Amino acid sequence: MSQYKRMENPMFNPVSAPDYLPPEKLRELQTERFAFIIRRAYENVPFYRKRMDDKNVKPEDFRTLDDVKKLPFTIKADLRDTYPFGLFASPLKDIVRLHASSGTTGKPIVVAYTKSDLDVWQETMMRTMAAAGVSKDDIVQVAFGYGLFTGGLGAHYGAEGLGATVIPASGGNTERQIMLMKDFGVTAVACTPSYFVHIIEVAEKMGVDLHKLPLRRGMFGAEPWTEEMRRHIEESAGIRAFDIYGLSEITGPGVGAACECQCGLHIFEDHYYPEIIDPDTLEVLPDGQEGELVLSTLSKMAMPMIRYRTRDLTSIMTERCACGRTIRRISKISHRSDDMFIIRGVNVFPSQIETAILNEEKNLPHYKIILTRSHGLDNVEVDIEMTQEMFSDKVSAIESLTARFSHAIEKVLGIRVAVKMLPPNSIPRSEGKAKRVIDRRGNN
Ligand code: DLL
Repeated sequence: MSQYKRMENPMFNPVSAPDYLPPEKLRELQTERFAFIIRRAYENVPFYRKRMDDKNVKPEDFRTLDDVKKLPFTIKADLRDTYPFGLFASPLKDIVRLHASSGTTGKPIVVAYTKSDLDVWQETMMRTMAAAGVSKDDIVQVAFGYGLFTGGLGAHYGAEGLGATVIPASGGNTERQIMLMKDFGVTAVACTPSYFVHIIEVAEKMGVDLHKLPLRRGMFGAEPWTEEMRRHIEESAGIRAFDIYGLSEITGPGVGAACECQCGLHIFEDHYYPEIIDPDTLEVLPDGQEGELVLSTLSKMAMPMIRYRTRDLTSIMTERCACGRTIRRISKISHRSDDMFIIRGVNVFPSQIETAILNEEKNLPHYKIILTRSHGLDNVEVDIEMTQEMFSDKVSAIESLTARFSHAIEKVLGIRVAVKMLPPNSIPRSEGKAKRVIDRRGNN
């Protein structure tokens, strides 16, 4: 898009200028930055030097982006094995911030930032928010958790960088969140989509009509959510819901973001280089094909990540976005490779179950997927919470609801699974990332 057209775009914000680089300029920049980061990692991180030596690759073997495929991959276990500081390329005196992501078991993974890393992070979060139409005129409530999790501070610095008024609410205390929204005239909110669903519910109970508040935009991420969930949120709150993506290992939020077209997520490619691989063969897949997203950091000084396997499944979208940005998009991430389970030979992702439930009844966002194993085979039960309106203690009414939802799920998955209808408010609400899958397979 020419400079002139950009100016015409009412959503254009100067902080987004790198989003519109001519593709050949962008590739040039990526090549230059990649070469620098490979050398930095090789010379400063014994882990990378060994990995590259094992593959017989030297920093000077990298000349063009075609050479990326020669580089070794990095995986989450590498961060655990080098806990806490083994992947740092900068001495601690240059590191100004640490974050950590807790795994389900054991030690967390630790990530580090120099001052310049924090500047890049803030810039990509400003671009994330600008893409969602947020500006200095907005009042932004950050309801991601503050702390070792990257969501709170990431969103905070992005909004502050744009000059917006920031309310660092953090997660939890939902009634107070709603009071702040109302009293302070909040226009934009950032949190996990599942927490916002909870906010919608509590607002209803408090008699606060979110449609009547100045709230217009939400930036949601940190967990998979479906298009059906986006529509549910937009309709129930009268806002536009934008998907934001990232992971601690790469920076936190600010890796990719939806724009006003709300179709996929633009990757901030001048700082993060995306590839899609086949998770089994590890071959790079052509654009348009779904596989595992692999990301390399192009400017991270404290902790460069080379070809990090995210486990997130998506594809690189081939068409140029109507918004005019030239940085490429990935399609919405609705599942991770390690989320998949196999029921009677059929691969199932939790997001397919969410789609089926919300297709059937768009106001039913609370569900749980329980996995068990008997005789070496996986079984699944889907527990769905009834709304107050549909709740009945008549057996026949519950049976007919159960039948309706099993049929809706069967239509999407192609197999029948057990469904149980639960009374209202029986599924715990999340204030951060929702835990929708309860895996009891290890206990059988
Ligand atoms: O969740 C960073 C973040 C904070 C992103 C706030 C967006 C907003 P981690 O805790 O390390 O970091 O978890 C990263 O969360 O690999 C995905 O599986 C998932 N994830 C993050 N954003 C999205 C999204 C933060 N928009 C992991 N859609 C990632 C789907 C997402 N999954």
